[in-house]
Amino acid sequence: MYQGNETIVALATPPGIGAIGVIRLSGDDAITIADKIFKGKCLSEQATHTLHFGKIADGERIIDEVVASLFKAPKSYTGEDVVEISCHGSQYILEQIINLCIDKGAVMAKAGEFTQRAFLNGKLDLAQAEAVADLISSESGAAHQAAIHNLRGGFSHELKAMREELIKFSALIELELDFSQEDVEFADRTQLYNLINNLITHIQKLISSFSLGNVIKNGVSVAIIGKPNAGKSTLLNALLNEERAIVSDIAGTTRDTIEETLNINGILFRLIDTAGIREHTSDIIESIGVQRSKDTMKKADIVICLFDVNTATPKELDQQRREVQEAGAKYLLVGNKANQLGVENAKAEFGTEAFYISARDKHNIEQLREELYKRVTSGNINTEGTIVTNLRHYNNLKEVGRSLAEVKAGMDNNLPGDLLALDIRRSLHYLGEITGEVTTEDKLDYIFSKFCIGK
Ligand SMILES: Nc1nc2c(ncn2[C@@H]2O[C@H](COP(=O)(O)OP(=O)(O)OP(=O)(O)O)[C@@H](O)[C@H]2O)c(=O)[nH]1
Ligand SMILES: [Mg+2]
Repeated sequence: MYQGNETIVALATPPGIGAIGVIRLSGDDAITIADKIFKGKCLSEQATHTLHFGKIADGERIIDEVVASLFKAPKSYTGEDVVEISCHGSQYILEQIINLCIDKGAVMAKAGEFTQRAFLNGKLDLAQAEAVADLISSESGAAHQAAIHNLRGGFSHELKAMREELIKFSALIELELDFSQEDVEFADRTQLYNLINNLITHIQKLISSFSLGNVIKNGVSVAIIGKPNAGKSTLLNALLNEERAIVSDIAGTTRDTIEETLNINGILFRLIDTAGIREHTSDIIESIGVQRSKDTMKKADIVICLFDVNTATPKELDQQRREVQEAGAKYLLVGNKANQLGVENAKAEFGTEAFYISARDKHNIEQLREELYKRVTSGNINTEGTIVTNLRHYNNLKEVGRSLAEVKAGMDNNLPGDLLALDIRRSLHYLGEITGEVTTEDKLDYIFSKFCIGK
């Protein structure tokens, strides 16, 4: 078991005022330290997984009435003795109790240290520990679903199964090396070849799930770009279903970018309304806004090119499309105010690639939402399977894929076992790094430092 030697303490709930605040202690002395400040039953004598009402006191001075929850090693989140003190959620009380714990011998926990200990004690593997952080920060249904799948070990099981099969073969091949004089083959080459092929397909599937995983975890930025008065702010409001941005018939109404989030079927979209782009404006503030719009366009995942079907020309539209393409963003052409000209007339003039709406009359807005969703998910998200959402995992999977491709190429060229073994070992290493079976202390510290304090 991991020897944490020090007992750590931290606030587990968000700082600030709340009905309840929870302070967590973990380590060999967690219960003894709690007993020193807890007036009630002696916690050391109580059974694990029990709750106890009592008071926290600094000598004679009562600080709060609390409930202490007791989790004895190894049946706790960290695998160590854990005491959670639920007190009233006052900043003052929370600070006092934490300070008291430190006085009695605890040390302040580092970011992610509880989860790091859980990992070191074998409660979770590394991919699961990272899923804890993702779960806490999940803001949409899809992000939550992916994180809970990984936390429950879905991804880890897949990787473990792959690793075990590879280990079996690498052991056989290495055994052959011991008998190199005798020219024997313990590892059936056809079987190995099939295995490598299957693994490559599997890894490739995981790798390609990352573009969706990234969308799920970080959301999608959608910039609404177009000439003044095209109806960009009206469209933002229609998509959000609230009067968020000011709308007027004065060209140049929106001067700064406005950002709001919209959840479509569990995916988070960050909609950005921008200042209408016109090239020659003498207004300094407007021209700063225009520059900002262009920058926003470059950073967006999807650009909605909005045009007024009654005033735009196909030539203008082509130019707008070219600009967005040069910026490297996906674009969606949307013709607005189609109610005036009529959708069929608009199609005849601007083509069928564009999507025709009326932002003001909320015509075709639901369809536009669906279209946005389809653009990033290519239809349905299958939340049952594993979706890779973590950049570190993604990078490692690419390395695994590369090493396996080397094994395959080596077999195609009849390379000797020792060379195959090298590439197999390399792919095992990268697989093992994801779940933390092989990893260095520095790397662990880095990964856990990105967690919040108290987790
Ligand atoms: N007829 C009609 N008018 C619309 C429609 N959508 C927006 N408008 C009107 O067009 C005008 C401009 O709308 P805005 O949303 O302010 O346009 P914008 O693109 O944000 O303009 P700037 O912020 O100045 O760049 C307003 O008077 C809207 O009421 C529509 O679908 N049909
Ligand atoms: Mg506007």
